[in-house]
Amino acid sequence: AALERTLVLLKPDAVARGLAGRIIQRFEDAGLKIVGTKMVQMDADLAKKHYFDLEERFGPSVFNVTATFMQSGPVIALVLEGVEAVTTVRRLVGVTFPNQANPGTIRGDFAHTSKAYTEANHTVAANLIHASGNPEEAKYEVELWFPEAELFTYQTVGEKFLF
Ligand code: YYY
Repeated sequence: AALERTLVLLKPDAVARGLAGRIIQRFEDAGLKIVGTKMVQMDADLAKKHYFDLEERFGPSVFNVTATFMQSGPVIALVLEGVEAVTTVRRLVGVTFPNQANPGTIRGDFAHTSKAYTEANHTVAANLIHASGNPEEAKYEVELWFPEAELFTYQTVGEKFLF
C-alpha cells in the first residue's frame, strides 16, 4: 500500500454553496493529510491544461461547457496525502453524475442532479468536486497546480504520537 498524493478541486458550485468546510472535513476524517491548498480563479489556459483529454474523450461541447463552468467562480485546490490516497478520495467523492452517486459519497449527499449548468446545448455536471482519477493523472495534476514550494511536509498528531 503506497503513500500517494492526489489533487482535489472544490469546484465553483461547492465554494458558492458554502460547502468547503464540510467537504474538507470528510477528507480529514478519513485520515487524509492536507499538504497543499489555495483558492484559484481558473483561466482558459489552466482549464485546457487541466482537462486536456476531455475533448477527445467526450467531444468539444463537453470540454467547452466544463471549462466555462470551472471558470464561473473561484475553486479551492487541495493536495491530499495518504495511503492509496487516489482511490480513497475517489471513493469518498462518488461517481461523476450526482444523480447516480451513492448516499454516503460527497456527490451523493450534497448534490442531487447533474443538470445544473447548461451552455451551447450541453448540460454539465455541477458535481462539486474534481479528484485525480489515477496515480499518473495525480502526478500530472499536482505538478500543474502546485509548485514544489507550495507543498508541505509535516507530521500529523497520529504520526507523531500514535504510530
Ligand atoms: O473524474 P470525473 O470528474 O468523475 O469525470 P471525468 O470523466 O473526468 O469528466 C470530467 C468532468 O467533465 C466531469 O466531472 C463533469 C464533466 N462531464 C460532463 O459534464 N458530461 C459528461 N458526459 C462527461 C463529463
